[in-house]
Amino acid sequence: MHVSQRFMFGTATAAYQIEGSPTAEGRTPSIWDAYSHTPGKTVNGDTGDVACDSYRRWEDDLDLLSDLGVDAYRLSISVPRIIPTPDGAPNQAGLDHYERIVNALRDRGIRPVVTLYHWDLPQYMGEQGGWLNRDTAYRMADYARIVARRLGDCVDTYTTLNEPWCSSYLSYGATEHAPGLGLGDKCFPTVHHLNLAHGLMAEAVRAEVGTGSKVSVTLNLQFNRGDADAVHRTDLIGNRVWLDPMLRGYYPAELFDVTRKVCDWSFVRDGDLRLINQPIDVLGVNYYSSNLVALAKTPHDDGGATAWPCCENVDWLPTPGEHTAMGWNIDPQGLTDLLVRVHNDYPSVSLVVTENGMACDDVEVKEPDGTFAVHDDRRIEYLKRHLAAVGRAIRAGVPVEGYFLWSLMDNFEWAFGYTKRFGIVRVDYEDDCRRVPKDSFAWYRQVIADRELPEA
Ligand code: GCO
Repeated sequence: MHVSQRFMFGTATAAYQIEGSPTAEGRTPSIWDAYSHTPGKTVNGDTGDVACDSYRRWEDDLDLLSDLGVDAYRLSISVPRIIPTPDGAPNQAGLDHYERIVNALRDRGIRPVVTLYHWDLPQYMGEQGGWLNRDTAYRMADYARIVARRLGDCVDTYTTLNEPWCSSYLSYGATEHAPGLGLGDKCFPTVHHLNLAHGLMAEAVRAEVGTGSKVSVTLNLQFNRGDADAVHRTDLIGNRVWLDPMLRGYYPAELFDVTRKVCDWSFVRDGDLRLINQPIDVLGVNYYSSNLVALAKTPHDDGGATAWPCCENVDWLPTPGEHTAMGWNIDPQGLTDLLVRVHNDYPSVSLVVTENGMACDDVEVKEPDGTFAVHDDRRIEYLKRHLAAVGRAIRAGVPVEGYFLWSLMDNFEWAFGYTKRFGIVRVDYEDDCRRVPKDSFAWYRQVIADRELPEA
């Protein structure tokens, strides 16, 4: 299916996953530095200290993007590079760095799509309660204002938050992500504070750039199949808890009902929902996989750490079919169905796929001519089927404005460290972060050049 010039083909990365240089030019630690440096938290004790060394090699990365021919690049700004100290004062060297990148992208004809918060909360905020502390939302709005004031409308899209589901449930409910507090059903304040941060950040950016840039948020919406009641509950806790306040200005009444025993929501103050319900231009959707859920035969006790509080009546079943190196099942139709559903229920906003991609056990081979190559046919097949799924959604009438492949290059995959490779460029961590475009890179380049979503 042919797509117009308006459709954005891109790739995505995030600061902590690629940059390294944790103390350069005034940066101070984030909660992810603290977490990854705590023994036992990440596979092999991996940290983002070096990552892909992109803080220093950003021009090489931009060369790769030019070679790929993307319309847009989704990058995130490292919060502790911009406001490294508890007084929240802007760090000019950090701002200069991102200004250089944004300008260089524009010089190359690539639209900068900037995520303001991709999980690297300054550690000093973490020590003051992080997302349990309402004040964090206001501080993040101040930070957003500082960035938007400097970068202005040179940025195509400002995304307030990436995947608040992970920043709350996975980080405070469970133990898998920083700070890993494992509070289970006591993590709901973080949900609200993230919603509030989104609203305040969106408002702050809008005040700086007006209509010069788009404002958005990225959600990892859960696509669940299985028993209707189980699907309904996980949709409430995983999806509507963000979508309804952000796009409709209220929390679903049912949410108060099902969380009644563990949370009184007294942290929601008058006026908060009006602030959260800022007009946004586009909603980012990250999609990799789907879940299979069933009604639990006997409700389980959710007293302890969990990323799914108040889902004691839900069981997650093993998913059928093929899986990626993350153990995630491959379900392209889930992407079509998810986009259609979101558009039907929240028609006021257009959509963009801000992440989609596959972790594979790639192997690098040395070709007879001495060059290196990675033949990642399985990734190509995955991408082809998911781009086709985007095409089906567009045909069904969903306004999908773009597709960002995760990721431009292999990088620090959070708690999995460097063991999972999502890139279409290989990074050889053993050899000075040497970059090797994989077969999927050449394949995606052709898709972009033809502006043709594959049929599959
Ligand atoms: C995400 C993250 C990425 C991950 C990717 C693969 O938003 O979940 O943006 O940082 O690396 O999703 O797990």
